[in-house]
Amino acid sequence: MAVMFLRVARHPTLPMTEAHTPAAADDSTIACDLFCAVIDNFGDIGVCWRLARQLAHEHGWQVRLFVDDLHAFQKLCPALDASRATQSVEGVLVEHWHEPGHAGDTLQIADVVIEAFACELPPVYVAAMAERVRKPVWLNLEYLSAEDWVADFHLRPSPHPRYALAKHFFFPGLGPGTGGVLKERTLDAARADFERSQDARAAWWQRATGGPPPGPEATVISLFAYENPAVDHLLEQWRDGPAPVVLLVPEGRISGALARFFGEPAFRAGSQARRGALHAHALAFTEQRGYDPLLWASDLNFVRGEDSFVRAQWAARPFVWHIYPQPDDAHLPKLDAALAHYGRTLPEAPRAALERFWHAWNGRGTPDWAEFAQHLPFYAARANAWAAELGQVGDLAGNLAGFAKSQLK
Ligand code: TRH
Repeated sequence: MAVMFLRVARHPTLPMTEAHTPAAADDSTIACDLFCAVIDNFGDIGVCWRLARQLAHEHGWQVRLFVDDLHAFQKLCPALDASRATQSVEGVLVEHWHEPGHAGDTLQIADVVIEAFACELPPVYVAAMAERVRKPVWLNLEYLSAEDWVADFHLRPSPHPRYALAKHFFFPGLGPGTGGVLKERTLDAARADFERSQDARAAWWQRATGGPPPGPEATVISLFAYENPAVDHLLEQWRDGPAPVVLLVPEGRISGALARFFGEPAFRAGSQARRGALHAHALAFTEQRGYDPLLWASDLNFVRGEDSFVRAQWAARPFVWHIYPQPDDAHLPKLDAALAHYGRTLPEAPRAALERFWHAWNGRGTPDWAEFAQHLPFYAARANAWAAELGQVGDLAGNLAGFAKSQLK
């Protein structure tokens, strides 16, 4: 097949809605291609979609997002039409990356090229990158890890074995010297508005559960997790506990366990069930921006993977992490590294209880709700302080944009 090489630095004008016209769209607008292969679940596309929007809306970049699984994407972004090869959504040009060699109908090379999570760029695209007079900035956006080694490897270059190109590793992280994690400029203000407004919270509860918010005596818990045998212990402890627990469960991989516990065929969005002190609601899986208010409406959040783990930290509420399991327990040092950051300033007893609880939730031991719950006020205070600490590392999109610009000079 003949390939047309356009050695242009910019994408053609991307159609953008007025609301999403880039802040700094002018001659210096940077074109960025972001490639995302969905391995499973929603984290790969969740991170890429968030980053793409931030680069477009907050930095004025012209962003093209190549995604191989539009159905997974559509769950987070219902405005997307999964049958279309190319479309503009919220000022981002979305390309269905329908086969590994596909690089758009016309080959154009951007100023900044991001391969997410070591996905492989189309060979024809890499060859064309090498042809460009002004070489693009090529970044491999890695998975988030809180481990210390990340800071040593962040922004290290790796020369291409055949072409005169270098790729830089961009490592998200929780500590200084890393790329940080994604945080939109408007996030704190949106949370503050939600927390301040009784009406906003009441409207949210009505939409999510069909009823009013529970009283202050209830502990509200959101539960987003993979299948997890420890959930049965927790459901029993919540049911038999002395204080009311309101459980909010977005429909997903843990829903089957809830259905079994309540003796129902399914626990689908709109269902609710009560046993003892436990009142559980199944919620619809929302558009990505709709997930944050669930975290803000809860006293404690169970989160998983990468993106919801980050959102829970910005929600500044206590949280429990179900880390993405890897072969040979390779995920456990990552879990402990996150605990070391998050638990750093906690007194010994709450710190040890936090560690035991997180470990039990990740397959090591049995969760003890009473022990964990007695320390919730410590965790709530720490969650606030930690969000401020994490903010010092800077937002990933801003850090990435800053680095890319420094390379383009
Ligand atoms: O879906 P995940 O388990 O994704 C995982 C991890 O990213 C993991 O690191 C990766 O290796 C693996 O995928 C392939 O969890 P995560 O990262 O929290 O992504 C979930 C996304 O779903 C997040 O962007 C929030 C979003 N979400 C909604 O948009 N609506 C919802 O109702 C809920 C519950 C989540």
